[in-house]
Amino acid sequence: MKTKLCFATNNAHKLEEIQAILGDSFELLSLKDIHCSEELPETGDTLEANSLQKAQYLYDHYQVNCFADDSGLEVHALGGEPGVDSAHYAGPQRSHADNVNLLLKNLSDKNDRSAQFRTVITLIQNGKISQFEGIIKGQIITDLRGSAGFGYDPIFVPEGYTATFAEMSLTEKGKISHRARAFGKLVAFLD
Ligand code: ITT
Repeated sequence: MKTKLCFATNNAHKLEEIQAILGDSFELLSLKDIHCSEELPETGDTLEANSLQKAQYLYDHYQVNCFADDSGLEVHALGGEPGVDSAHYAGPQRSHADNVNLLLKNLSDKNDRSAQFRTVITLIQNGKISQFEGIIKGQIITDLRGSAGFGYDPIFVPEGYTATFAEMSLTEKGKISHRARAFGKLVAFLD
């Protein structure tokens, strides 16, 4: 029998991608599949707390084994900001362009432009909690380059590369990204 696991996302693309990696022994359920239409709580101060909060909510309210992810960009010279606030760094409008502009402004007088994208996944299986982390280190450049991807991709150049994430194909970014690394660990654990 297939092991059922709910992924705390409404993003069909993310779901499909993970289902393909996990293969036939797992059946991934979306929030829609378990009839969860409310916004999941995300009020923690860290990526760890937020992904745990989302997974715990599903486990408690829907009695399903599940996992949830949370990601952010951590900039060294800004003490790890925007971090958990990455999506709404410049305000509640959650505009990627506003966020990028504010980050460039806040970094304009700094020499150290090192940063990392980080993803934390929390898995809850029969009450047992496990967390998986994925990191990609890099540099924040001064001007935007490229049009692929989303968020801070046009200003992030991963270590060992000259292209920004927004200048890479989805496949290329998907091989090295924070998200891919965290999901790789989750999949290895489930296998
Ligand atoms: P969901 O929670 O609905 O999945 P989200 O936008 O909050 O959407 P994440 O938790 O994955 O998605 O990421 C939070 C923010 O961190 C995101 O809005 C971006 O600003 C930034 N971010 C995360 N991963 C990124 C990536 O691969 N490239 C660029 N920015 C990223």
